[in-house]
Amino acid sequence: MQFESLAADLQNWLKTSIEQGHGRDALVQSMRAAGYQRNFAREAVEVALAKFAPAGGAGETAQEEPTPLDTTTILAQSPNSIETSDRKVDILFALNAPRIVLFGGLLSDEECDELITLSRRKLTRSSVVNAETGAYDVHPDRTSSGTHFERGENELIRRIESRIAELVGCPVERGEPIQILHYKPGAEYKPHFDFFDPAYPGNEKVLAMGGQRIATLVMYLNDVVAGGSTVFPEVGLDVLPRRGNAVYFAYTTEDGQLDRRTLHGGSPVAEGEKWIATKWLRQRDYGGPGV
Ligand code: PD2
Ligand code: ZN
Repeated sequence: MQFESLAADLQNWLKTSIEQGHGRDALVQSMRAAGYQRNFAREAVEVALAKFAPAGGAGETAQEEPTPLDTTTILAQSPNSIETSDRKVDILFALNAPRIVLFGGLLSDEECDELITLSRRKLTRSSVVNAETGAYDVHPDRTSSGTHFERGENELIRRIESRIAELVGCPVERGEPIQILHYKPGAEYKPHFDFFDPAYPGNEKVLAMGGQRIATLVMYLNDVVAGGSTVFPEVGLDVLPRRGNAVYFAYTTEDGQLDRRTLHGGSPVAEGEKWIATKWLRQRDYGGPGV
């Protein structure tokens, strides 16, 4: 494709957007949102970047921006499942803005049970990153306990990490280690963002390890008797925990900003207990603790 063969208004828009510093992924997503086909959008962005991206800019970074799961495509084509190499995963709903997808049957019952069994004896109280100091603090907003598995730690973890990478289109290397969380009755995680606000000094260190978080996958490992839903108060959405299901949400808007509509929390468990496994995805390869 030649840049000059594109419609004049599209040429102008691409040139201006690149000069304003918008990256590959944001440009493709904007074009997709405007109704262009995915392959056309990608090719148009490539030829425009080749022409206008400054050296070391969006077109020439060592690592391409990842392409997290494209909800607009799911909505447009209405597939009701995605075939990965080893498992068919259902799509139970897809919301475009903010980008939230509920997967059915991402994990088998056996995989859920095994994750719980391997974690039960190594749980410690969960912490949160203090945005002012960078320390990991125990905080009343987060009353779960948890543990993690190093990336690729065993066959089960490798299998699940490969499946996730295939499903959401983000390389395994950009994933943080899988975290396991356990909530007893009354335990919760009050509404928060999973991305790190770059305005706070304490977040500098976590941002240096693979850049910003771009998306979260919360996998439910058991059925909770009552409560324990994942809530998105900005959009009035409550995702109920069901063993094997997983909610995915991505927090980059079409114009490359952090999407504050992804505010979310884990509501208090009213009865029973709740186990989840969480995978956070980064902009670049993640080399922080636990890898
Ligand atoms: O437990 C949850 O459903 C939940 C909700 C929101 C977990 C997290 N965030 C998290 O660990 O970040
Ligand atoms: Zn969260």
